[in-house]
Amino acid sequence: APVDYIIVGSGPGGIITADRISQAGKSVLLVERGGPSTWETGGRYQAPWAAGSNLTKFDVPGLFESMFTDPDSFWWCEDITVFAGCLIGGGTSVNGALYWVPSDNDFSTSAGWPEEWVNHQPYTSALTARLPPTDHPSTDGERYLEQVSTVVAEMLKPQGYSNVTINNDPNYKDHIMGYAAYDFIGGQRGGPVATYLQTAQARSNFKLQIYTEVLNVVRNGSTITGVITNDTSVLDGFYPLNPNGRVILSAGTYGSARILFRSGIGPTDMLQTVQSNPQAAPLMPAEEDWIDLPVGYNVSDNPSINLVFTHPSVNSYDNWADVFTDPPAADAAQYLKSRSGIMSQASPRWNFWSALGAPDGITRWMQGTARPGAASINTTLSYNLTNVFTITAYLSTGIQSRGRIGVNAALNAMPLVNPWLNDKTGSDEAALLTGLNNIISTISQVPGLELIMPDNTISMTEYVKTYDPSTMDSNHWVGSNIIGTTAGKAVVDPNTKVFGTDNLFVVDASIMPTLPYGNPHGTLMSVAEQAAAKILALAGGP
Ligand code: 6FA
Ligand code: ABL
Repeated sequence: APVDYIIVGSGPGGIITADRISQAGKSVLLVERGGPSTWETGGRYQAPWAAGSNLTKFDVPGLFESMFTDPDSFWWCEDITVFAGCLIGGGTSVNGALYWVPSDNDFSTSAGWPEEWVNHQPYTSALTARLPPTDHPSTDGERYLEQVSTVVAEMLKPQGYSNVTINNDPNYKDHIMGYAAYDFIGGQRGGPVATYLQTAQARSNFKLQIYTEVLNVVRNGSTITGVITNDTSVLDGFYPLNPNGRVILSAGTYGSARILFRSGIGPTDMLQTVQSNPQAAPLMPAEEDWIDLPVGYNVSDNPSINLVFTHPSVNSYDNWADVFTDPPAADAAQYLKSRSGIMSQASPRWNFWSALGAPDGITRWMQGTARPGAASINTTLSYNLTNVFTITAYLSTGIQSRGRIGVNAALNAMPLVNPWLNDKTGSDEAALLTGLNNIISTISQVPGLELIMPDNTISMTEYVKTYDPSTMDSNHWVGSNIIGTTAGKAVVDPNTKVFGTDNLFVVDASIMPTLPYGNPHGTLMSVAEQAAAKILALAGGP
């Protein structure tokens, strides 16, 4: 049956938008290509030690690191070459769940937002009322495996860092440090799936349809009449809209860009690539109806660099290697009994920020995230694996580098131009180097602390210059459908409507013009709250 709103993709952008629009009484169909994740959504993929409980891999925070090492990793989108979650919840069902309340600067015009978006506070407050962050997710209120926090705080203190509860003052992000905050609830993965999706599903005017991929929108000139899916149970896989109905793409930075290309919206080279694809070509609008917009350009992702250390006090938790198959029995038992202990937190433990000068005069911010263990270690030094920890340094607000994403002949989505450290003046790299050198400048003040990667055979400059770009990826892709006031410069207008269309919208990370101070999904969830309000307020809808 036709609906008022078809929303494509059940990541944080799609779920929050779908909940708010169904709350307003509109009929909403949320179409998700993947399947269940947490137990509550019907997921049943469990660690062997959790058998008999109602806890899937996606429910247990302590299983986060095993997302990257499990041979049965069905949750990643197979046709996107970087990490992207293809299941209910999208990225929020598989991510580290670090959750930072957005700052005013994250929604400023200098960060690229249109005037209409600057007053984010009502939407941010609506978000935190539904989904408050916690920096002590274990149900007993204790924090576990915090040796890393103590050591890193000791190293940063002489540099003038103060110890704060980070989300208490989101605007204050210079020389501060504090415990990791997550969107976990009751010691389990929470996020939009455990909150907004549940209220939406309680409404009779809302439906979630899983295992269904949207291929393209159906467009009569500027008017969208529905979407084409891979659902073979309906004619041509066509899902129709009501008169004045709307489609909202929330398929993620890569997924939404690909749907636009396949719908004849984007730069000519990408549309020609789609036209050369035998399956996609017949579904595309005629060339005279193509809409030329910079879909895929203006992309950013934080360049991130790992520093690996050892300290005798640190417990690397065996590098999280056995958490899925065979964790310490007492930790598993404690978690199963009361949702407390090590398994109630994802791996990150301690976070810090500082502002950095750069040759082009534009301030950059750097986030550091410290965790027990390391993803990879390349060093000539001998070390004790049980004492290893990592600081990931992310360059964030102020980045000038941009990249481009697109599709290949098989319509796999991928970076075409990497977005890291490519600004003309080299100021991103210079700022990152300053930040990295600052971090390590006080190592000697902490007895027993050693930097093992980079080791003593390579300078920090060389380390950064030779860093494998595929490991500089932060999974924080934004900007492919950038918001703005001018068609051609932007893909969506301040109401998140795609330029040149009457009723096609995008609400996901792809519309964000720049990266916020911290890991982005907190800011993105506020974006979705605000976008839903603007879409509902826009005249001409159902
Ligand atoms: N962000 C944070 O703030 N904190 C973190 O700790 C954090 N960690 C990670 C992380 O560890 C990993 C491995 C990844 C991949 C990301 C992390 N992020 C973190 C980033 C954060 O998760 C993303 O910024 C956020 O999830 C982006 O939300 P969006 O709503 O923009 O997009 P998603 O990719 O989450 O969801 C898209 C959904 O659409 C998916 O469910 C997908 O299956 C679905 N979809 C895609 N194409 C579709 C189609 N054609 N038809 C139907 N459904 C489609
Ligand atoms: C994020 O925001 C990043 O997107 C993730 O890359 C990061 O997790 C989480 N938060 C937690 O800080 C890291 C893992 O800790 C590494 O083990 C893994 O190699 C890396 O993601 C892969 O990108």
